[in-house]
Amino acid sequence: MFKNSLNLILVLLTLSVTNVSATLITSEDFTSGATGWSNNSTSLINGDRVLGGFNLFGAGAFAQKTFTLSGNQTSVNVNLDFWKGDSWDGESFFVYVNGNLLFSQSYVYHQGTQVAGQQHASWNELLVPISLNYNTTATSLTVRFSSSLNQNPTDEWWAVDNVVINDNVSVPEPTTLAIFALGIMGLASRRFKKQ
Ligand SMILES: [Ca+2]
Ligand SMILES: [Ca+2]
Ligand SMILES: [Ca+2]
Repeated sequence: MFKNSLNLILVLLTLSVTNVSATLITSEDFTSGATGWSNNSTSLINGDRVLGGFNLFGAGAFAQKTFTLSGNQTSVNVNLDFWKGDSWDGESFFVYVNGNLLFSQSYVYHQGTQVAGQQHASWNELLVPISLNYNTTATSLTVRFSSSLNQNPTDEWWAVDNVVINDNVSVPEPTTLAIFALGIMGLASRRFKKQ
């Protein structure tokens, strides 16, 4: 009995690598539109539908959406592809999560290559993959995109694509499982001896 218990504990300890399970909250490529976003205007960049874009998201534009979380998570990952379009001159793109500024980066017109919008020389487009981690036990998550652009969306604009959000839930610690198992086996052993 003791030997079997010891083996079981050893197995549990071996399995007890602390792990985090990730659950997908949303994955949006905007192919079928932008349901639930405060501004759901979409356009095409190279045939790929995006949220916002040329002649849509310039000075003052923002888009936000609120997602439901279980509240069991310890953190969330927010991933997106950001497009900088045309004549940016040092303005910044912002990503807020639950009111907290998690991403702020400035860009200029010549970054990237000629992909969309205006075709003037060096009015380029830049694709920037953004990956953010945010610690929260809240039951909702509001993601907000905005910029400090100060001109019309025919001069300077932005777009977002491939918004993928997952939450991270810590699984019970393996040592706790092993101790719990040991306790159960102890009880079982005592009951067995009584009979
Ligand atoms: Ca897309
Ligand atoms: Ca352009
Ligand atoms: Ca400007």
